[in-house]
Amino acid sequence: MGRSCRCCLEGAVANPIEKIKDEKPGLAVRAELIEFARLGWEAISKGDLERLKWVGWFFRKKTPGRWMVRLRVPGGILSSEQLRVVGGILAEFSDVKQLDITTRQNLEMRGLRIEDSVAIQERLEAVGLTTVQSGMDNVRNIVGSPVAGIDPDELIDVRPLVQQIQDLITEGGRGSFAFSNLPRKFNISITGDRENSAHAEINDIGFIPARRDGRIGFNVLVGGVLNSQRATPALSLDAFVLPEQVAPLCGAILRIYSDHGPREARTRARLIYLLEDWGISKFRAAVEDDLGFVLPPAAHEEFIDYDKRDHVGVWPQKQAGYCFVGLHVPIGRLWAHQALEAADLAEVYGRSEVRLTVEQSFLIPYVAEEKLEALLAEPLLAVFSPEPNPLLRGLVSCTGAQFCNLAIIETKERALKLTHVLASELDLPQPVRIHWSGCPNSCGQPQIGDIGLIGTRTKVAGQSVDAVDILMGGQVGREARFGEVVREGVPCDELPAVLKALLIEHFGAEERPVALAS
Ligand code: SRM
Ligand code: SF4
Repeated sequence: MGRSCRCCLEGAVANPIEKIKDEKPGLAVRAELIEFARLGWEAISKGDLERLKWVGWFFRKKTPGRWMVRLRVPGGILSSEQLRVVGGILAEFSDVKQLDITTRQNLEMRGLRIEDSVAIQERLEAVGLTTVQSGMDNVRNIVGSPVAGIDPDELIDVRPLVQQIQDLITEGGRGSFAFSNLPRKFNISITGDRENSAHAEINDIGFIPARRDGRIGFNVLVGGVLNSQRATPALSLDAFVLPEQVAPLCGAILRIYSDHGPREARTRARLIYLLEDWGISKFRAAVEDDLGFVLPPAAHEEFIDYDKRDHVGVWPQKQAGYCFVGLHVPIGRLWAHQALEAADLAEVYGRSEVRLTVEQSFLIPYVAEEKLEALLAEPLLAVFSPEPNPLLRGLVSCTGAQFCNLAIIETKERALKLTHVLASELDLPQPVRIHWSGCPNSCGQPQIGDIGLIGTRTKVAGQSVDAVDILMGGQVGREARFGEVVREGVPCDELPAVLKALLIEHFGAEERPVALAS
């Protein structure tokens, strides 16, 4: 690790982001926030606009001057105090006061001004929140089981491990120069449950609980990727690690990826390309060399033996007398006052904690049974329901054209509107997971939906219109697999009829009888 200038690599043609990093490390802007706040966004150079993503500040071309700020919420676990600070920041500083729960159990605040960044960062840091390394060539938010420590059937509580990885890669939240010049983004997930709740197969490193010689540890998957070039499920590293070896293994893999991962073309800079170039044996040997010990092969006893849950609804905890209540947040979007209300509910009814899910919703743990009825009667639960309509329940959507720089189509509002229409016309026997992505980058994870929609354009009567490619057959949990494209370039205007037909044909949906006017 530590080669400073990637442009000088023999034979390498540096891509524009490598050049930007060579001129000045992305993380360097952390110390310059005061200056950016003083100068204002219009004075910030193009290079620094990119670098600011290293500290979670994302310039939005659609709303110049109003930024998206991405946090890190390891394993999706937040204290009510932290959520209150986030809600408070939005209430005070944001024009839109919007907060999005992301597909990596994380939060994005919208509508903020760089001029307020110093005050905002101070408030976040005062409650132990950080935005550092949440974008660009960094390890993104660590995904973990949202029911760690409370799931009656879990094998190992991964909360300390999630924190160890977060501390390693961010140097305790201060920012790590050692781990912030990766060839590209990097995703890590770890679960100790039996249902693959953190989607190991779509991460660059996925830890799955396994048992060897009577001890619970993890089998390791590597190289999962979803993007516009390819969707490849993670491969087995054929290695088993004990809990105390999890963070060191992450460090070793990251050092190897940083030193040897391809940097010439951004599109080929993900870990999977290094794995394919070297083969698993050479890669594994390099990891062992870095670690200084030999990794045992993957344990035969691996635990992904339950169907995956979305954790919406009321579920018993392992702690007698307590349950957790999963609340569904339509399209993962909430407003400042709702974030503040959610923090209140967690304090009154739970133990001052909320947990975000990869389905863009949240749950309140430690609700005592005797308080459950009162919680279920709270007005916020009429909006964030523990019993949503089955179509709404399975809806996941990326940010889309409203704010995203790369979007081809608008997603969130369109997805919500369409789902309400379908829900009013159809009865579904079970939830159907419909995942929307506004472009092939796949942030909404369309490949793992029962139905996946990827934004594109098509021509209708000579006019270019919003459209989607439709995928089907994605599955999560014990037999996870990626969906495949079944229809290309379906105009969005035709989606109500097309989706209705798919839901009837493949998911047992029945049309509701039309009410006759009396
Ligand atoms: Fe993503 C780029 C939003 C999860 C693959 N993603 C972007 C940007 C930053 C583009 C931009 O600058 O506008 C989007 C920000 C829009 C905004 O204003 O919110 C964006 N990605 C998101 C989020 C918010 C979608 C959501 O609504 O939940 C998710 C944030 C996760 C987080 O908290 O860190 C998000 N993105 C994902 C995932 C899913 C996952 O990680 O499980 C993927 C596919 C998995 C993967 O990476 O293998 C994903 N995002 C991408 C890519 C393609 C990366 C690649 O290898 O080519 C891009 C484009 C890029 O990085 O150049 C991208
Ligand atoms: Fe933006 Fe495309 Fe990601 Fe959606 S999938 S958030 S449109 S980059």
